Amino acid sequence: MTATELRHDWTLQEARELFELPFNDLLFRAQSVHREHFDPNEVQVSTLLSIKTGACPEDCKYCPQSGHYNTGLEKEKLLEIEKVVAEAQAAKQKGASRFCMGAAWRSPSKKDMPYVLDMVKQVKSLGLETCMTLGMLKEEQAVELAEAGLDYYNHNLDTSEKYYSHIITTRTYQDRLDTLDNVRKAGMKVCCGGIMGMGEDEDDRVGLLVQLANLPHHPESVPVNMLVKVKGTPMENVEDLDPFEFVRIIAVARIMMPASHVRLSAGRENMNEQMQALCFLAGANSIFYGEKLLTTANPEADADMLLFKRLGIRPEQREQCASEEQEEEAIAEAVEHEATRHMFYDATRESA
Ligand code: SAM
Ligand code: DTB
Ligand code: SF4
Repeated sequence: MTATELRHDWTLQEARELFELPFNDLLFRAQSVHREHFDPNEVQVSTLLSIKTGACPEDCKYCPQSGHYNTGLEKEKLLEIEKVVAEAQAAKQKGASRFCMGAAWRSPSKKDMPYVLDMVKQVKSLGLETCMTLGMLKEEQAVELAEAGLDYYNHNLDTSEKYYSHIITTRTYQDRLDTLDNVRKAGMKVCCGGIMGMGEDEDDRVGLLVQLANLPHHPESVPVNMLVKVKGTPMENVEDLDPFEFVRIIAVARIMMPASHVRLSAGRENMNEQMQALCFLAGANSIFYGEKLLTTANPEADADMLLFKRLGIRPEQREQCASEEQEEEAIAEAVEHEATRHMFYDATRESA
């Protein structure tokens, strides 16, 4: 089978036409493209850790960590390296192949860089892929991170250029594009996507996907977040997105960036298993795995492994990661744990 070629010249009209396809036609097309590039039954598994929480100077209207809003979040200083390494070890044990470290910074300071570089080295030495999201990076900072062995840098465009100023005023779309350029030039893989359900319209969703697909290289990883509405942020009462619209976004992202991992990212707590299964069918092939995202809840790891088992999905293997045997063990343990938890839960309910 010849794989669909990667294009960087998508027009808004072409992307709109994909969105407007009948749902079944869109999903069939997305799944067909998906199968040209990936094993359809494998999903990459990343675990997130907030290494510096809250009091961020930026004013992103969706974010519980912005210092501009009162979300009751307890702020924390940069975590000690030992703590980060212990969390990474635990994530690996549970079957994650990539460890993503996030900081509530506008950009990393000179003083913090040495700690961050050491974190990269130590987490990488555990045999995990490394990813960081620390805000804007200058060219030299990107080079330093790449030299320390950082595999991926996450930096989201979040929405269309047109809608961006409704969401963030403390930095520009161009600032974000400049950081992405610095990351690419330093030789790291790019993780870049956005958030859906922030009151944007379909043209903004199309606009974001066109922007991503027309970058000189497609981001290797495209996180599609569904807004987690946090009390105290300006977005706490924004209207819910139609779940089918969200599945369509995944499908269009898959078609426009056929060789990228599309991550079903934040917001899974508010999706049922059927919706998640539809997202996998539409071409999502990565998730955040573990009970916590950065500051908000994510499904229980055991429940995710059980869902994988029910759908016949395997966590994607990475070269430097756990052996197949270790991963199978982690899944078996998780499934066993989940099954037992349900048994106890049911017993208690019956006797109550
Ligand atoms: N401060 C850095 C930055 O913004 O680049 C890194 C951390 S920031 C929390 C990483 C990403 O998390 C944001 O770009 C945004 O896409 C996502 N995010 C933050 N709050 C969210 C929410 N409430 N719902 C969904 N995604 C969210
Ligand atoms: C991304 O696109 N989503 C992740 C990760 N990159 C860093 C973050 C989601 C954060 C959700 C809100 C929270 O937990 O604070
Ligand atoms: Fe700060 Fe990142 Fe949150 Fe924006 S998304 S407020 S930059 S932590």
